[in-house]
Amino acid sequence: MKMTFRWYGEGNDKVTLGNIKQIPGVEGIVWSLHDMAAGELWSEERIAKEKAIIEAAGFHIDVVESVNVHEDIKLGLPSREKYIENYKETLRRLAKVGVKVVCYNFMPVFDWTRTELYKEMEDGSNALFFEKSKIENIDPIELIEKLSTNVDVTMPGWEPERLSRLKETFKLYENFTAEDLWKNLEYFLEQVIPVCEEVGIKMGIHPDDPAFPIFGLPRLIINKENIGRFLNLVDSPYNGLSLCTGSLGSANNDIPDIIDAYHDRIHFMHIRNVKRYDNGDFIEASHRACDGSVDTVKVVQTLHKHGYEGYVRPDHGRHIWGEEKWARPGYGLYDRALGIMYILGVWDSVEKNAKS
Ligand code: DNO
Repeated sequence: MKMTFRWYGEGNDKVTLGNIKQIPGVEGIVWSLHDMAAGELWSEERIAKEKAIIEAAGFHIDVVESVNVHEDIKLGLPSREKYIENYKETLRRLAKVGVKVVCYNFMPVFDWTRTELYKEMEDGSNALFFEKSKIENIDPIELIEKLSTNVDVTMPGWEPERLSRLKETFKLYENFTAEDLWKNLEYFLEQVIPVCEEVGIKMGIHPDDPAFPIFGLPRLIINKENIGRFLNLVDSPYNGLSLCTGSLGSANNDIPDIIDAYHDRIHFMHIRNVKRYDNGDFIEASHRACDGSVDTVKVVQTLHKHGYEGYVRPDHGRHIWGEEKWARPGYGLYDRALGIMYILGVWDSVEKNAKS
């Protein structure tokens, strides 16, 4: 297991590389060019600059999260061709500087969705919260407008150019089925995976978050069966997973069982915990297994059992010790650092037991 930490780049993240350096075990920075719109070709200069900054701080740049997929590719519009060409060329450029894994998602319209970014907890911390009945009764445009006014950063998947076209985008998805989306995903993979095989980049799709349909939009990467179907669309080790325990944990998925089934196609793990309630609501919890619905101990034990050598990062944390005043929602410093210590603690103890 190779431990990494997601960082949004200089001037775009209050967490510094110096802060990250002090967290035990972190070897690499999970990075992206966050100002690039989906579908744009990444410039070699910008890539080189980011690499230099990260490597100068003593980290590797093996994992990029994300190279976003343009909506026209998901919708299967004729204009997808140029965006797929840009995608392939971006992958070639990333491979040239040593990138090994690219994380992406294939969720229509939105990336991850929550109804509250700073839900107060009894202990004074706060966290991302999803209230199912609210989602069922609110217009998505209104929800995103409400949430965006609380934060002064651009959240992944909520880029201004995407948000400004939300109404039109929703129109394009009218009468669009899950089977349409599967077809378009297959088309994308058939184009992109041969390039990955040639240049040595492993693609890791991120599960849909939450792992069930919202706003009448189809969702594909939501359970074991669908993940199996996805992996068979193009049966290559380069067509793999960024397995996120929090996203899959928002529904009743047996994540250790999913790891048992597909461990050889997992290139990147996002480990976090969510607490699910009977009414379908869920909240981000600490990484500790007993604090949420995901058995994070068993997740790490299962990875160890399969000799997992891929990348891992702690995912969303709660906002603690007042960091909600400055941190990106879900991406503070402290709780993610505590998460790392928990994950490494479980890993080290399993490792030690295995050796004794
Ligand atoms: C949430 C993240 C996602 C992820 C994308 C991958 O915090 O894990 O936004 O980066 O879905 O493209």
